[in-house]
Amino acid sequence: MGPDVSWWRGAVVYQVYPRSFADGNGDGVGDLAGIESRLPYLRDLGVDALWINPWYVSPMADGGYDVADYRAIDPVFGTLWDAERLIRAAHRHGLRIIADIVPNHVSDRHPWFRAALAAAPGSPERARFHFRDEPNNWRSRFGGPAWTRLGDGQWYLHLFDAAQPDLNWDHPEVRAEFEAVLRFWLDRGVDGFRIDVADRLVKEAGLPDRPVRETGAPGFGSDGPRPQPDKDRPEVHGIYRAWRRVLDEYPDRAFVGEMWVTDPDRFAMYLRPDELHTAFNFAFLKCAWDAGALREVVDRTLATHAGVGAPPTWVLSNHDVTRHATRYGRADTGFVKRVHDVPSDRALGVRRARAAALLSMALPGSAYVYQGDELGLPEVFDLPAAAREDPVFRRTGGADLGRDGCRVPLPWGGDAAPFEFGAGGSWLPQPADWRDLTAARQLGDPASMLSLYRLALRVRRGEAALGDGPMRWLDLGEGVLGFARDPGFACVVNLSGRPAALPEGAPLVASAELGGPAGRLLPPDAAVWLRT
Ligand code: TEU
Repeated sequence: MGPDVSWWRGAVVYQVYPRSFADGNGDGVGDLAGIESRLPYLRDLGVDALWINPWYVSPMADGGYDVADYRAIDPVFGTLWDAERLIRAAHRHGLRIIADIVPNHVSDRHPWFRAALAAAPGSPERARFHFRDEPNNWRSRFGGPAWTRLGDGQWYLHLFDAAQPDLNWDHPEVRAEFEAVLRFWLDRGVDGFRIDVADRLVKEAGLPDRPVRETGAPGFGSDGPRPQPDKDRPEVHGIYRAWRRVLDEYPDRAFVGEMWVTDPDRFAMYLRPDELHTAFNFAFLKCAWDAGALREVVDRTLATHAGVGAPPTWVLSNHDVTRHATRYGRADTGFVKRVHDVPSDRALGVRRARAAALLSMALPGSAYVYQGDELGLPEVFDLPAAAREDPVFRRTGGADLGRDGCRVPLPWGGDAAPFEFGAGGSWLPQPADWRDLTAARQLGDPASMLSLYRLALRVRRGEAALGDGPMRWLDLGEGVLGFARDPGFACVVNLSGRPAALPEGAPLVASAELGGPAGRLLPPDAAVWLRT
């Protein structure tokens, strides 16, 4: 990338789930000191930026997505001083910091909601939320009703947990407050924001009942027919135009939006030049391991983004979905919603995850790595019920095990749990066989997932100079995805089930050993980068 290209157009962003990344003070929960101590690991991994899930003061009813104070760090993670130091230290290592902003709801311990509870029905304190005398038929994204009743008879709306009351975005104080919060963190040097549930802030006027939908929502437990609240209201765009004006007062900052909006044209509206810079590509995350389906998603992604001049992103996993090393080892490799009673072939899943890593990093735009994907971590299903913290588990009565299985603390080294996660155990138990997956062990093995990520990221930044830009498909036969990028680069992914002959070019990185007498055969479920 030339120096004139904005960093966010081609960045590889590493997602840090702070509770589970590294524990600096030995209390069993990850923290900012832990992140700081592992910055050299992230620099050597070769990523460009960190997106850190919410670090604010929170009762942790939803892992920090229930914020009680947007201007302070939760004591379990550290202090504001620590955050400022972490931002500076990251910058010294050449790593940018993307904070997570949670505007749809606050914690029920947030001063505004406490004031609303203390005030009477119809009071100005309640006007910042959605209070009603009667609930409508909306269901929570986490299972169960989206309304909770108070002692005085009024109900309040929460699209997620009851501990996460939804804000009323028609209220000018709500709008002003979040613009001030953006400035608070921009002034402290963050390079951007990931926007939580970006498509749901504005509700349909009057909060009318919604038609009953038969299908469960992707990602969360299905508890029968579920009237889903409306999302993606056109009025939401005014919020992001205002936010963009705030961000543009600071040089080189960027937004990444979290919208589960499937219609490509509606999705693209968030990425217009005066709104968000980027957004997570969940169509790619959900796509099955299938050449035709992937090609279609890539084409649709490129067309969608080209229309508004925004760079695509390539996302395989995050803290809300089943880890892709597990998904790709199943008979059905697409992601519709979390399931836990489906077998997965570990070797096959890892093989495909290696190939998918090369694919996601070679496509034009920005790529995301969820912590632990670079170690090939699987989803953990056998957590004891008592250890589970995700409200989804409780609110669905266990029908959906929830998201704890992709949030198990990272194994850094050693032979026994907590695998150097910290000095004091880990808030979720780690599988004993993660001794073979620790970062320390993988560093010493050139065939490991970690070694593959490190090599690929070095080549991506260095000689291949990947990132944003054009690509063109190569016709390499059925089941084989191939594309070329200038100057002189090709990526080939074999999803055909039999070895595929490589086009001209010297291999730069391969996800599996190449076969054939001259090493020109790419085995199934493998990918290679070529210098052409
Ligand atoms: O998740 C938003 C969310 O609900 C999506 O994951 C989506 O609705 C679903 O998976 C698929 O339709 C965000 C955070 O990422 C998550 O961790 C929080 O629990 C949630 O918001 C509430 O803040």
